[in-house]
Amino acid sequence: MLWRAGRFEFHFPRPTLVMGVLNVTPDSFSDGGQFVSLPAALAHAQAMVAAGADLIDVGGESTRPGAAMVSAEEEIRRVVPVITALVKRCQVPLSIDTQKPEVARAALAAGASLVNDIAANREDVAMWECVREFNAGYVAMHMQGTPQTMQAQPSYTDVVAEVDAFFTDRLARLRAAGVAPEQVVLDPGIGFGKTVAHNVQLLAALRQFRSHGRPLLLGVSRKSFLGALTGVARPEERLPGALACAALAVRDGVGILRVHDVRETVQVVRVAEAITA
Ligand code: 8Y4
Repeated sequence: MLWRAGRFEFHFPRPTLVMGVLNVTPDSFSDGGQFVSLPAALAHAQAMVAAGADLIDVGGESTRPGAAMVSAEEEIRRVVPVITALVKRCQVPLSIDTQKPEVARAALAAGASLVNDIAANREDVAMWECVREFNAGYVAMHMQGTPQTMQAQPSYTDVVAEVDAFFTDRLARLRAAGVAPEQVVLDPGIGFGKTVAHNVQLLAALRQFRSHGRPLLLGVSRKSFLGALTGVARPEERLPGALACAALAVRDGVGILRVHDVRETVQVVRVAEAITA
């Protein structure tokens, strides 16, 4: 199975890819005020690559439940300088985490290789045209609702069947929009319009999603369902639960793990791969 993301090509099966999260929001890498410190963001990205990250996901908008929206202009101001600097300094593909086609376009023009679209639930042809024009990779993530509303009342008849149908539908729509399946990665969107029980059902059903013939991406790092399952309130203390998910995801054939804690995840992944038949 081939995945193309701009000038990069990955052939699966292959060792699990680890995608490091780089949040370039003022609350993550503040310059002391309301702006992002470029040197601090670059240092963190380079530390993640040194720790074994295979990709870096750059995001300029907080997608936590209920987070405030930022304008496309502000998002571009945050992410483009980071991408421009990172393309020169590191070899790994850069992902732009955005819901906005204008931001995706600016990031791809600056050298990003794929778009991580948490709003793949919306029928945004402008986003898909941009992915097609740049021959970029594309992460199609499932979400019920929007980040502002998604945790209000998540509701499914059968969450696994609905996410599976979403993947089928998105692959068809993307193809119709000129985006080849070879560009696409599928993601069940853990925590995006899901209760703890929904998240657990999806994690237990990961193997089933391989039937689409596309790599799967999974993001569980620090998420609140881990807190609910363990009683750990602080997100930064939820790493052990995330590592349990990482080991199981490797066994289930997940291709890409989106994580904050790259060094620890890479260790778990290497061990889980050695054991996985
Ligand atoms: C503490 C820290 C609590 C972080 C919650 C969070 C995914 C994603 C996110 C994912 C893909 C997050 C941008 C949510 N999660 N993209 N993005 N898949 N493709 N929350 O699972 O980290 S942000």
